[in-house]
Amino acid sequence: MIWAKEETLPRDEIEAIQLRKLGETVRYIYGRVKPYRDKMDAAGVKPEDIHTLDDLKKLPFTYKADFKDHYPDGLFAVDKKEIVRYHASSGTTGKPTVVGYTRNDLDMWLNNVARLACMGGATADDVAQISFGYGTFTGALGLHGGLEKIGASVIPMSSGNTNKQIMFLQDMEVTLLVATPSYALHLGEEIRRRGIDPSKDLKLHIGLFGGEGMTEPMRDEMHKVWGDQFVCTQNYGMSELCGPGVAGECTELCGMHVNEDWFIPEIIDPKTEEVLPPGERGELVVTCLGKEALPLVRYRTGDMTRLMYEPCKCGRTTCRMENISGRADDMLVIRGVNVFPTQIEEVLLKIDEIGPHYEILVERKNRLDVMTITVELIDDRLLDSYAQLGKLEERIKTALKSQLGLATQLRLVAPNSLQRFEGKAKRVTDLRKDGL
Ligand code: DLL
Repeated sequence: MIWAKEETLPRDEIEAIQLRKLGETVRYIYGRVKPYRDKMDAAGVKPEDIHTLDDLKKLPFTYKADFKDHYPDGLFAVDKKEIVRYHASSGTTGKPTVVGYTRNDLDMWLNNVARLACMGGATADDVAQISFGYGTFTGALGLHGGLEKIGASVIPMSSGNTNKQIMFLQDMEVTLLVATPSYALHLGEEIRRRGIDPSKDLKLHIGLFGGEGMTEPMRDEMHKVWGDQFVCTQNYGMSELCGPGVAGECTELCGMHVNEDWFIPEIIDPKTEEVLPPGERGELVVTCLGKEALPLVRYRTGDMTRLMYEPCKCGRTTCRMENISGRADDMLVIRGVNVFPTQIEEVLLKIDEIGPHYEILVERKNRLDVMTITVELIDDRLLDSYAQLGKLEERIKTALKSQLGLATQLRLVAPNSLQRFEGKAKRVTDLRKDGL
C-alpha cells in the first residue's frame, strides 16, 4: 500500500512542491530564527534570492555545532507555548541536542512514518511490538505514532527485558517488530536458543528497523534467524530532521525512498562542501520543508550515502538513498545511540585519578555492540588496591552511563601504557564488520 499520493508524483511536480515550500521555509526561517538570519546576512543572501532549486546552493549550512551554540532551543522558530513535544539525542558534549514539534509538526512527522511503515508492508491488521527505547529517543514514539496512524495495534514494549519481549511476541501474536537491526538479531538468536522456531511458532513476518545501519550480510543473517517469511526493511532519519520518517525502504529492497515533499536531500563533498552530481557518494545534507518548530536549512547530517533517481518497481517516484556507508565525522552509533568521542573525553577529564589518554574499542559480541574504554591511571599504586580500584571503576562507569545513556566496559591500566601519537591521535578502533 502507498500511504500518500505525494510519493508517486512525476519529478517535475515533486520539484514544484519543493521549490514552493523552499521559498516559504527560507522566508520563515529568515524572519524567525536569528542565528540563521545572521548566517544568511553574512553570506549575503536574502530570501528573495531563491528562484530555483539550484539556488539552494547559495544558502549557508546548518551544523550540529549550531545546536550546541544555541542550546537548548535557540534554533526554534516558535514560542515555547506552541511546542507540544520535545525529544533529544546526543550532542557532541555533555548537553543533548534538543528538538521540538508543534502540533502540525507531529502530524507531518507521523504521516511520514506511516508512509515508511506502509513501504515496509505494514497494514491495519498488524500487531506491532516497539522494541526501541522510549526515553527521549525519537525512534520509539515516532514508529509508535506512525503505526497507530495506519491502524496497526501497537505494543509499547521499549528496549531490554528479553524474556518479556519473547513472551509478548508469542502471546500477543505479534506480526511486526520495530527494533535496531542488531537487537533484532540478538533477540532472534535468543528465541532460537529457547527452541522456538519463528517461522512455525510465531506470527512475526515484518521487521521495521532503523536507528543504525543494516548491511546486506546482516539482512541475510536476519532471514536465517527469523525465517524466510520475514521481510525486513530499514529506515533512516535523525532527531534534528524529525526522527524516523525521512527515508524508508520499500519491499523491493533497493534503497530508502526519501519523503521529498518534506525533505530536500543534497550530496556534498564533506571537505570542499561542493554539491556533487546525482549518483555520487558523499555527505547527505538535508533541508526540511514546512516544519514549524525547527525548520532546518542545509543540515549537515554527517552520514555518507548516494542518491538514486531511477524509478522504483514499487510505483513510488521519490529518490532513494543507499545504505549509509559511514560518517563524515567521528560519531559512533552504538546500539542505536549516537556517541561522540568528545562526550567520553569530557567525562574522563573530570576524574582526578585518571590521565588524559584513552582508547575506545567497539566490537560486536552476541550481535550487540560493546564499547570498551581503556584509560590510564595517574598513580600505579592504585593497581595494588583491589577495593579502591573497584570503587573508581564504578564511579567512572556511572559517570559515563549518565553522559552517554549507554553502559560501557572499562579497563584501567598503568600510567604510560597506552600508545602515544605524534600526529592526530587514533583513539577509536571500530571492529564491527559487515554489521555482524
Ligand atoms: O536514529 C532516528 C531514527 C529512529 C531513524 C528509528 C530510523 C528509525 P538519532 O538518534 O538522532 O535519530 O540518530 C541519527 O543515526 O545520523 C545516522 O548516523 C544513524 N542512523 C539512523 N538510521 C540509520 C540507518 C534516529 N537506517 C543517526 N542506517 C543518523 C544507518 C542510521 N544509520
